[in-house]
Amino acid sequence: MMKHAWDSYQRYAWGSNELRPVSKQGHSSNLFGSIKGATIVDALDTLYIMEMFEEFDVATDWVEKNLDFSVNAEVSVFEVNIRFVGGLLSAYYLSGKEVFRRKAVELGEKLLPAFKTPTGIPWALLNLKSGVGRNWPWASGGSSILAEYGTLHLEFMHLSKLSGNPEFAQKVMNIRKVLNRLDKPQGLYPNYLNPNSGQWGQHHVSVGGLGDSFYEYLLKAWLMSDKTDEEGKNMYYDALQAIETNLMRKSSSGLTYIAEWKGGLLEHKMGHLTCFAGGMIALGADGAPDDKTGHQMEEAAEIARTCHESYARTALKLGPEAFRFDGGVEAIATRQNEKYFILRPEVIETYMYMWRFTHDPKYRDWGWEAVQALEQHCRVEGGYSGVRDVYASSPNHDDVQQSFYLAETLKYLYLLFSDDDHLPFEHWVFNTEAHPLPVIRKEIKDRPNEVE
Ligand code: DMJ
Repeated sequence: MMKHAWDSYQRYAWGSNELRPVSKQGHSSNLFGSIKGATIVDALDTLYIMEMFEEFDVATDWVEKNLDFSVNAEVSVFEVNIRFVGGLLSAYYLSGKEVFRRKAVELGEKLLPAFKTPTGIPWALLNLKSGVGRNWPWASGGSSILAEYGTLHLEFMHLSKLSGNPEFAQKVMNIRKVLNRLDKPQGLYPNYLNPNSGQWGQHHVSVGGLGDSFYEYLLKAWLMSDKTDEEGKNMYYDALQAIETNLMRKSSSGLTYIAEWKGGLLEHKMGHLTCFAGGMIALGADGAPDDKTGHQMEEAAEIARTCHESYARTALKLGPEAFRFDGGVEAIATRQNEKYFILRPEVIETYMYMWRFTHDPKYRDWGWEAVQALEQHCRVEGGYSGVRDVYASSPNHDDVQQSFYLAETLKYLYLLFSDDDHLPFEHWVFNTEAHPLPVIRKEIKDRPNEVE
């Protein structure tokens, strides 16, 4: 599958951000301004992990000669960080090639002006040449977004380590300081925060879009710090407790789901994006306070089951963008604009974590069901495409091969069917785009009785 996705991209869209697999041409999303090659950078580590070294060398050569960040264009700080900085960091740690370290630090430095706000909460959008930032016009009165400013931590800690410049780490640690000063409604973190006033915007809370990877990065910051980052740990388990109490619900037939919260009212909808939470909760269960390990593992398994149901209840056996638990339905999309599937990874990601922690064969079975559906409905001659309606009897392709399909979906599938010692969790933490980053070990002086 990776070979088909990569070869098609190389043949029809080389150098563009993404491939249009039906019309067989390049496609560039404005999330990356005029930076090019998103698929190449996002796919580097997957190629390496799958031992596709010839392809990896071709990609490395492209990065050396063509990857250019001196563009006069506005980019999404979050997207560029998770895909480009994250992709380059992983490629560096896996291959040891200096070019990736250099490019990651160069790009990180270009992102620093985004933090020039009265609070230090970064802008969502940044012009890489002028250093002028702003927020999405639709985001609650000029607010920054939790899942965007809260998903820089892992990459920025590594940038400080690799460059010797403490500024990256200081910027992301300050974000926590701002958050910790604020009152949290019912212990929850609203999705919107104004970077000028330091006050929350609308009280919308979500573990899916706009919120998701903020929670993921609290847990992973602790794990990636060799469990020294107690602040990250406490913030994660407190947030999860508030999510359990206020957002997690069970449907009448017994499916556990995570709803969205709007000013105290629940919207009984769960996004495909929210399905990553099964994997996250399983990953954190071992460190859970108050003997909650077993409870959190059960919760993670229930979320995996619900997300599997959202796939099983469609015609194409691929999950919708969002599914609902109201008006007499369970785990089914009811709105036309929520029925699409864009090759997202979250459900497979959760299967991979659940497999590693339980070795229950059902997770591999479910992963295999997804492989078959992808092959049957998303594979086209020119690559892999998303589909517009998973309830339709035959696929209507959207003509986009998302870069995260190569970075995440295919990597998590590969790991689901690999041995556990392939990228073991004791040594690697995956960023939100599935780019593995090594655990930063405690100083030897803190562990006098251990040998590195
Ligand atoms: C990816 O870019 C990342 O997984 C992000 O956290 C959420 N959206 C896409 C995949 O769905």
